[in-house]
Amino acid sequence: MFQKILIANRGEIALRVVRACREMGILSVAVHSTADADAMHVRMADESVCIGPNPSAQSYLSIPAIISACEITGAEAIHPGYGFLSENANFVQALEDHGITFIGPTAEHIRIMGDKITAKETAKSLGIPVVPGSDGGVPDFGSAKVVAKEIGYPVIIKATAGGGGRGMKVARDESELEIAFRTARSEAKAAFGNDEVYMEKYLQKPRHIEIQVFGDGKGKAVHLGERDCSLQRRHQKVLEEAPGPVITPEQRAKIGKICADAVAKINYIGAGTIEFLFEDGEFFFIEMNTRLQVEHPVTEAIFGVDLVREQIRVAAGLPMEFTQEKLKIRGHSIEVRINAERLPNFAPCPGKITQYHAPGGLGVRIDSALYDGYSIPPYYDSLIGKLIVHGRDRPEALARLKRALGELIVDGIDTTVPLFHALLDEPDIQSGSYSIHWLEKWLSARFG
Ligand code: MV4
Repeated sequence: MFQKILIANRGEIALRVVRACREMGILSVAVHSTADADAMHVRMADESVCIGPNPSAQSYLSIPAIISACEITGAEAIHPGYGFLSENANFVQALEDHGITFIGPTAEHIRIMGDKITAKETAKSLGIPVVPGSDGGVPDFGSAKVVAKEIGYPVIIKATAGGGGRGMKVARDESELEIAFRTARSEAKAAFGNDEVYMEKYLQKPRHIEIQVFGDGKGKAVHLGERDCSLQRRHQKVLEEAPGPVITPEQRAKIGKICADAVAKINYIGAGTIEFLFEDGEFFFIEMNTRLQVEHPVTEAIFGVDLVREQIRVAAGLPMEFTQEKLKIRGHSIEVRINAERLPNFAPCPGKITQYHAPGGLGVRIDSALYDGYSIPPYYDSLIGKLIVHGRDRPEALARLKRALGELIVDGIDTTVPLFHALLDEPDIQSGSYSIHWLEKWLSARFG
């Protein structure tokens, strides 16, 4: 096992990894920008290294600075958290060249899944159901017309290098196709420097269901059920839950096995998420994320596992602690993302926390790097904490969430907490009847 791990991240996820390391008797090294000298992840780690100035490009995204920090401190492995360098194949390659272990998948797996067409082809070849669409890229408008006729309208045009919803365009019929196609192309070129696009049947009211998978890198893999992450605003998740309110045990077992078998077959190592659109009882693959996700705690809650501990174990060459037979779901878990944002526009709202009080009690978990008197810097993501609840069933989890939100105090800045109080009063949220469009519709009805 490693003696020392460097955490190439900040905020709550850096703290999450520090905690796993400490429980495993592993020393942790925090890295930080100038702005983060007083951050909680720096205080809680065993050692820390300042790796550069405030902009992420010169600190948390600086591969040379992070490798230097590893060499100075003697850390043998790097946990990347999520975001930043977590899905950067060149970073993983560079670590390999320096003899540092990356706690995550191989550069090759990251590369395959980073290109959306290759990801989809790979998924399809591994027996994962995909959305009907073009075979690979669509080179010109003429081909787009032919493909659209084949798959039937409405269609969606997506950037190969995309993800996170950027550069997507919908055409409801042939009259809308030309503009949609050309706009998708030029937006893809502008955003990613790559104008390749592909086409799919547009699903009108799906849910976003993602399957958590985990591999040992040696041909064994398991699934840990699904998370429903349909409540999103501008492709940012707001609330996630597990299990999915509308997924049956049979549907879970079937898609879960398909996903576990697929990642086993490619010798995938560590945590991964296979994202699906779910409509009329059917799953359609859209993307795979080759990292630990923000919302992993809801899966940890219902399965009673520590995903970060498992990531570290398999990276060190140890076997997985879980087997599919032993992974049983207990109860229901919901996570809400507490962002330093001002409603109704969700404008970032950095600043000084004048008072902070975290809720507690049965079934409540807070993952946050906040403390009394902390100043949230304006340079990074606005996520400042996650409140995760676990109950024996969904109604109990909802009641617990309401109760815990009532105990939470974050003063001095605006946060998304009032949004969650309002959402929990909505019958559709209480019953779990929401699609990927529910939140945007609700927000525009409420705030215009
Ligand atoms: C789609 C879709 C409908 N049909 N693909 C958005 C981000 C990217 N991950 C995939 N996305 C979508 N792909 C087909 N064929 C609708 C979306 C979509 C969406 C997906 C998940 C969560 C929220 C969303 C909001 C708008 C559109």
